[in-house]
Amino acid sequence: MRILLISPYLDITSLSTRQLSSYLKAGGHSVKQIFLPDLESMIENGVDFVECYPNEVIEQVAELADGFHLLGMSLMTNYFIKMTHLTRGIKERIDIPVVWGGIHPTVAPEECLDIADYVCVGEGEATLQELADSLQKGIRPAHVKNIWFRDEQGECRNPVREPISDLDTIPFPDYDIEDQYVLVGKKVLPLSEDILKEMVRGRIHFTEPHHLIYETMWTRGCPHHCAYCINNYYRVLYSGFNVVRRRSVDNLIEEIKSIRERFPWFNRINFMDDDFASASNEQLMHFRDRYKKEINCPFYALLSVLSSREEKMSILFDAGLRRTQIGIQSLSPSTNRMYRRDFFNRKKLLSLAGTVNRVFPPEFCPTYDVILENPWERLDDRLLTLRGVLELPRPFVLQLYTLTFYPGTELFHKAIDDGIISGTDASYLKENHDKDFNYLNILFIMVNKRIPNCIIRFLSWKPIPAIMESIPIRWFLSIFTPLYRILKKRGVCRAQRKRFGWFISEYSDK
Ligand code: B12
Ligand code: SF4
Repeated sequence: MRILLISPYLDITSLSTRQLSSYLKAGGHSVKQIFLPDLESMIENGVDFVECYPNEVIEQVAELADGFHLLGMSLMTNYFIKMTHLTRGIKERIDIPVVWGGIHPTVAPEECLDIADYVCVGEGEATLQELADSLQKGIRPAHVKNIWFRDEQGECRNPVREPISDLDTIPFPDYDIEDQYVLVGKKVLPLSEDILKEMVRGRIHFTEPHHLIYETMWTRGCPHHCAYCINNYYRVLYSGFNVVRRRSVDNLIEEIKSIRERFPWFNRINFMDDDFASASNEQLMHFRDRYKKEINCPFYALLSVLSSREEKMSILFDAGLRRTQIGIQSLSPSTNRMYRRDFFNRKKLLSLAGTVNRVFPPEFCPTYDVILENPWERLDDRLLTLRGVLELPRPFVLQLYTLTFYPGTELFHKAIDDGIISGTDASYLKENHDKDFNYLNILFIMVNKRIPNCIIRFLSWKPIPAIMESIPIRWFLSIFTPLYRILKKRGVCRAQRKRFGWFISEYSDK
């Protein structure tokens, strides 16, 4: 069967569609992929999911899709509107069954079923393979676990299948660029090595122009289930199954070696695992020995406070860990209870930060994530987080998020029950870095601007924020939120234009 997979993400390493593609190819299907990073929207809006694709793009995608037997699309919640518009646009032009998969169809299958013919809830490898096999044979896919669909016989919601336990059975992500297309500006072009190189240059975590980043994962799943995170939903969806799975070191190293044989210029690796250090010391040492010997390039990994003990950090530094991100989120005990992160507190953060300081050289600059704008938090909760952050040894960068209620999570349901949001549409277009202009947020931003701690400490002396966060002043400052966002957006857009403007004109003129 001829299958076309579409990924709308800015990041064209798009692990989901690349893994699905190689799996399907191994199963005997012919697969092509289209990556649709919306760089123009990025340059205009600072993010790539607010604008729908223009008609001329939809036209080209429909032309390419003509002749395929199945069209698979991947989407996160933020891309729902954009992918709805694209799906409808394609269906108006050609007759092709469409299957949606990815995070949003997994957490909100009902609404996806209004748009797509088939919806994949959960992992897609075996699901898509069986769906394609059934459609090829003309069999109604009523037996294909994870697949939901509607037809004249009614609505079929197949049960969820066990997540793949042996991740080594999944072939390496498909980088056969001759089978791939990419959107540059308003043109869908065959993917070339030059374009791939440009798209993976200096992006997240490794931001220098000479950084060429390959993204992959060692594990799937996380041992925790923080109330705002997808893993909170997975725990329910996959209840009774083992959700945390790890590939063998051999398999991981072979993948990176094979991609570097093909594209030797990849010189940085981003491991996108939820918690890279959840491996045992022995596993990490095995990884280090092989990685140093056979790959030997700096890498990024996200570490959880629970697993990041000194010995593990030392092994990882020795292996080549040069960028890391650690989730603080909040230092208020009551917020952490609400987030189901009771395992985390100020003492643990400071001990972790001390370890980072001891293990890594002085210039090592970890990123710490903090969640702002939790509507249930009181001033005291937020001050606890701010004061804890001020105790961290510098240098570090704070990644400031605003609390976003992603469908399916416990916090999403709590927000609905408490009347804070009315449904999934609350998170469609929300960019989770889009902060409000209020006093406490300004203090957090000041931390990143390296304003001396003593000044921020003084400004966070409770009587001052108590006044500044009072309803009239908060309301007054909120008047400036649109202006603040416009200015911030302008900066992001300028940076994106500088990064991609020349690239769009050079390639889309060819
Ligand atoms: C890597 C990652 C990123 C990377 C790369 C994204 C990319 N291009 O793929 C970066 C850092 C760029 C990123 C960005 C964002 N991310 Co992110 N990211 C992840 C992370 C850590 C792993 C995703 C991944 O690759 N998994 C591995 C693949 C193999 O698994 P998968 O994607 O689930 O795919 C499987 C199934 O879903 C299914 N499937 C997927 N697609 C399809 C398609 C078809 C047709 C079928 C049948 C099946 C199918 O099969 C796949 C294989 O089994 C997840 C957390 C997580 N644990 O999932 C968050 C996550 C996906 N991100 C999230 C978010 C919110 C974002 C942002 C929107 C945040 C923001 N800035 O506002 C941005 C989007 C920016 C952008 N423009 O792309 C949320 C999504 C929540 C939601 N409800 O949508 C997650 C779940 C984290 C969380 N908070 O819980 N992200
Ligand atoms: S530790 Fe991180 S990845 Fe794991 S459940 Fe919590 S937020 Fe999600």
